[in-house]
Amino acid sequence: MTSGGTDPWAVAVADVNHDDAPDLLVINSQGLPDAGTLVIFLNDGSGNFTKGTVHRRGRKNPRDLCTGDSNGDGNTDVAVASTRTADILMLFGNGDDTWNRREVAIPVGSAPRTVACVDVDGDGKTDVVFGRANRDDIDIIQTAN
Ligand SMILES: [Ca+2]
Ligand SMILES: [Ca+2]
Repeated sequence: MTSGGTDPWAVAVADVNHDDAPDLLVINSQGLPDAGTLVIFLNDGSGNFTKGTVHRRGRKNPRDLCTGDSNGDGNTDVAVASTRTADILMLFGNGDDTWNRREVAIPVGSAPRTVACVDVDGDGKTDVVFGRANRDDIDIIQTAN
């Protein structure tokens, strides 16, 4: 199968549509017109994947992604770190491979390179741990209570 773009940089697995079959989320880094895409592949339950939603960010060099439930509605959300931005993109899923049109870009000061989604404070909402390029620290975006 193709990655839905060129230069796939990172892959995540989550059941985005609640059918108990793990779906694939791929970020593609390079290659017009697909640079900077996040592509969702839906699993039919037998390991056959169908290209679903494609999110485009332009040439933003996405480098990492993670999945969790950041707003606590039970649906998969995605965080994407792109080194040509100074923010982390959050996409909020509706549970059926449609996604809230309002993407949220959370400013983090400088180029984010890596993200991990984890509920650090046990409130049932996934937080985002991230690191930035050319820095020696990591930081946490905690979801609002
Ligand atoms: Ca699924
Ligand atoms: Ca959610």
